[in-house]
Amino acid sequence: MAQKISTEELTKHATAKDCWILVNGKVYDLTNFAPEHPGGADSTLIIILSAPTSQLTALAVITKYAGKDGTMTYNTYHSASLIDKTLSDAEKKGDFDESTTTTAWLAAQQEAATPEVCSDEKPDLSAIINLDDFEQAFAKVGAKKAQAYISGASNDLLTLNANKSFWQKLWFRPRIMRDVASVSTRTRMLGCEVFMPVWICPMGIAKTAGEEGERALGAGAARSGIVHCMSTAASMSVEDILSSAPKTYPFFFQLYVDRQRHKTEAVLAQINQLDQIKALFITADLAVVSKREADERIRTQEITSVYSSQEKSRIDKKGAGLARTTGGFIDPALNWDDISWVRTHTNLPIVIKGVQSAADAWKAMEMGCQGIVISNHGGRALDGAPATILVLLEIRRDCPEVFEKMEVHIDGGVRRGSDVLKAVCLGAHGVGVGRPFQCSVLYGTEGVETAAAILQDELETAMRLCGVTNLEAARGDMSYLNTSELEQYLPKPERQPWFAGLRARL
Ligand code: 173
Repeated sequence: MAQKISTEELTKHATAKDCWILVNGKVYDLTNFAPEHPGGADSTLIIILSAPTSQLTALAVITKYAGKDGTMTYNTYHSASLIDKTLSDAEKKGDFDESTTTTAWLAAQQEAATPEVCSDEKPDLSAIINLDDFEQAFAKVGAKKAQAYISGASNDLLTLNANKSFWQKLWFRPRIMRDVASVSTRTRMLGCEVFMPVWICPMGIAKTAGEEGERALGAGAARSGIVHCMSTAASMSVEDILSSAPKTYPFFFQLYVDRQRHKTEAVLAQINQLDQIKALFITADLAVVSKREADERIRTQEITSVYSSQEKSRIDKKGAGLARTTGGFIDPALNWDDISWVRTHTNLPIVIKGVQSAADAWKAMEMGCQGIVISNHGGRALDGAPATILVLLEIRRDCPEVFEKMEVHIDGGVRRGSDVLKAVCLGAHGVGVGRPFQCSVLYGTEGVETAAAILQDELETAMRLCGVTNLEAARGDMSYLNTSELEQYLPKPERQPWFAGLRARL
């Protein structure tokens, strides 16, 4: 990169068909990335840069920054080294010539890059006392686009809301006078020793919530004795995330199976080399990316303000939300027979994430999986899918055998330590918490640690008040629960012929 590029030169390449962008002091030609977009060569709205790991790691709205400084947005989504690793030498046009900038040019760049936020009054971390407070803090100061992506869910948010409210239909039956001076929340999840049975759900692009991104989740998890399940769609490389925690600290890895199966095989080969990764969570509830309207509306506004009517006409009519435009690589053909293919590429415990019925819990057990996550993707997959706690109760009622054969985990709407206790008493080995941790990244590693400490404290308090001294001993002990309200919502087993068929084969 010997050549110096002036603002005048950069500004000449300001269209989708000839698109130079300034990133971290260097000028790059991103024109050729348009064809990589799942929408095809004509769709110049988004690029997806595939990291050397073949993992989907990054996304940028490039046309907006054609001929401009895209540094701020690039750094929100990508690790610093990714662009140099990904582009060819011919696409690295040269160092930017700072001496050619003018006040007007700098002001224009600033305006293009500044994210729209609601307020800049970030609440002090000490004012945050529960997990909802993290989401509210993020709603206050987070970039609108990031909020729409993180807090958003499918269609009418039926499942998002049910996930949360159904925890409140499950009640305790507390015991008293049991000497709860000392209680233990320690247990094992998928072979990992943890302070409490909580893992951080895999969520895409954590840098949208805060600069430290997934490194805050990794470091915060390690300091709190819980596990971070990293996402295929992370905004940092796997190695970057692992290095945020001590060398032997465990992580889980979430996998989306790619339509191009060789890419998934390459990811698995990479994961196999990394001793810190202890389990593979295969996401199975998002065969196609759902309709996320908050996300789509933000994108629509952006499109309206930035693109010409000719460009607009080429944009995907099915909605251009962040997940939809990046999720085209997910293979909708994934099916149960693929478990044996995954098995030939990994020795890790295989956990199927996204089980929403007793029938599929049973199926996963039959296929020899080591675990399941009862999940509906935090209400971000099928709207109208049942609240996850209801599915846990259904599995407990209809096929309790699965708890003996594999680990049963659950996520969706968990906001309190008492929810963790409820899940464990129903038989869960671990509980995933998503959005509150993602929002806690607003405060970096300290925020993630604070979120975990709040959960730990609430869990211990709930145990003491319920007469539970040892969480592991209470696993599956339904004597601590009153399930009668929740049971009213269970589907009647006799109306389900599939289940009689499955059981008959026992
Ligand atoms: O829920 C999501 O947003 C998600 O899982 C996803 C899917 C594809 C790309 C990015 C995120």
